[in-house]
Amino acid sequence: MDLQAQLEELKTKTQNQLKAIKADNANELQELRVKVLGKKGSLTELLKGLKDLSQELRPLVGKQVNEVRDVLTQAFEEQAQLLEAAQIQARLESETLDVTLPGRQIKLGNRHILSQISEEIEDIFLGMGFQIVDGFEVEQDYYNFERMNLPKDHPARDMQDTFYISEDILLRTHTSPVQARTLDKHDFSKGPLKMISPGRVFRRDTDDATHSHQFHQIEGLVVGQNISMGDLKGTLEMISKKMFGEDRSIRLRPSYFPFTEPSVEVDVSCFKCGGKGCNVCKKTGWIEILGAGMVHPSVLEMSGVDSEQYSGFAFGLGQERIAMLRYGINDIRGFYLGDSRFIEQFK
Ligand code: FA5
Repeated sequence: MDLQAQLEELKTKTQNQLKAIKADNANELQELRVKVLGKKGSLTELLKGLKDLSQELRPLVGKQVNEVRDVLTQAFEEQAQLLEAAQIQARLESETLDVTLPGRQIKLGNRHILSQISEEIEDIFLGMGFQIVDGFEVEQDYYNFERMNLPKDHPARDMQDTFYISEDILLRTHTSPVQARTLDKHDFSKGPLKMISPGRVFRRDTDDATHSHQFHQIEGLVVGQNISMGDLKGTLEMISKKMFGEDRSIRLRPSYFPFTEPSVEVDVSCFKCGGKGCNVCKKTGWIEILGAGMVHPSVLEMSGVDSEQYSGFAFGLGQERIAMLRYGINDIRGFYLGDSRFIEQFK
């Protein structure tokens, strides 16, 4: 067979092969393209025969080679488009869209229960004209202890051992240092000081169901003229009713804090049994929620506040304790694990 006939045959054969390729076997198209039009393909092979042709025939056959290449290139192009269209059509026919299926719900997060409690308490106090003050979690020994009437070597420091950054810098053991910092700045000619300060505190406590080495407190401080224990009791009664219900009552028990005198521990009547005694209140009818007292004159004097003229009360409540009592949570560690099954219960 002469070269021209071979070219003709290659063209027809390739066109037929192309038509036979099925949409689900598109790789075949690429393989055939390489076999026919590739560098080492059949057309290149035939080209080699050009050199044996006569001078007259060579340009004619050369032209024919180019025509065959053009025709086949276009045929490959067209077939590729046909296959692609067929593939899309097949997918459209096989995939069905069920518009009656329920939509995918976007999971919404919620605020952590401790944040909710502190915001709730902040709202109550904001409504009574208190300011909200931020303190430092990394605090000076001076403010955490000395300004709270706990000089170095005071035995009560033992109850609040902590993590020391250096001899004088520590992770605060309570929110009370904010008392001293705020007292230092307050201008009493403009009125009494009324503030609360929520925040994280740290202690060298062993973790168990009711103790954590880090937890949250809310400090409260009111200093002005003629502030009495009655004001403290009224404020605490109000907060306990708002947090635990209108029928709650409170009782004050004598206690000791170096920065308050007198000092009290405050109990709320048990919300579960109403005071009769149950497992929540350990059969006493009362649940302890905070420590409080009248600000010690030395704490006022260290801030340059005249303790003859001014008096005040302070309290410090444990936020986890409030949440545990309110929702019957029996292990404090649940607050810090970040387990969404725990957090999502408090939407
Ligand atoms: C204090 O920290 C005082 N600063 C409170 C205070 C402020 C008294 C102002 C007077 C005037 P106390 O150590 O009792 O007191 O802690 C207060 C509350 O923090 C406790 O009632 C308890 O609810 C909580 N608490 C104490 N230790 C832990 C702990 N390891 N884990 C979780 N909560 C704790």
